[in-house]
Amino acid sequence: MKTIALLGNPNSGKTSLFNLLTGANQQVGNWPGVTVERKSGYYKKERTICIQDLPGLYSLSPYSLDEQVARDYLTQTPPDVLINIIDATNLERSLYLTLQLMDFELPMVIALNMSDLLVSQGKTIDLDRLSYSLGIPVIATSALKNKGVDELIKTALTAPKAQPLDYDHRLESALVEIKKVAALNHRFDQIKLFEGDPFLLTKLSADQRTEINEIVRITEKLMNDEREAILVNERYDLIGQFIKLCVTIKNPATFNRT
Ligand code: BGO
Repeated sequence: MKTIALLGNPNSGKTSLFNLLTGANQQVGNWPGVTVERKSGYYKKERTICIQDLPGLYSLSPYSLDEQVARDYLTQTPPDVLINIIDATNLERSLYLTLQLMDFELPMVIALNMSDLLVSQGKTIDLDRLSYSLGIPVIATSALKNKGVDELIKTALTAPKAQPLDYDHRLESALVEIKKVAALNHRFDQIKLFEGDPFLLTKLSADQRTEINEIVRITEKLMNDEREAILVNERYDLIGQFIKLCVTIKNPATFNRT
């Protein structure tokens, strides 16, 4: 039995894709300990594949129940593979979540959903370039028109583990130091500690917290910015480069760029 988890921003087409994959065969319950709805089902063409729906998210901070549910699931009971559903018409916002998901280092494939809407926006997204930039397979899909869905599942079953992207060397050095202090192997946790994630900080001793605060203080001074802003800017810098490389707009005077 393989488990494929579906993750993406709200309105990316996650529910539409989940319904297409599972048909009438769905189980609905709650995530452990919370009243957040949990939906799963078997892939209707291959019942040895379980499809796990996750709440729609914009980021992976621990500030909402949905985000906490997704984090707990990805760290405590990780799926075999993640399908990261991206809204092709809203690439910048979708890639912000993608970069965070990559830090879990799980096998991942991207469903570039809503791709049927690109023509009317005069946009083309170069799939090979996007895939190359992220190191993740990218499949164009339309959950509305049932396009690309079989190829998406086929690709998911052999997807490679996502490799986190490198940020500025000063931030990378800080993450190496945090890894030593906190003895946490997951890059996602190291980044969250750098950001000052209250949930993870409570798991450390007072000495560890002091050392990490010192690493962060020095990095903030070196990079002349605050901890959370450092990460946000690093992510948006990379996303800007990817969009420049992958998105073409036919007539920029007529169409708005996202
Ligand atoms: C409405 N292409 C297009 N064009 N639309 C899509 C696609 C796609 O590939 N995939 C999904 N949609 P959800 P989350 C709607 O409901 O699956 C549409 O939040 C409407 N509803 O049909 O719900 C999908 O689970 C009235 O649109 O997303 C849905 O991730 C008018 O995107 C919306 C117009 O999909 C969100 C659209 C009463």
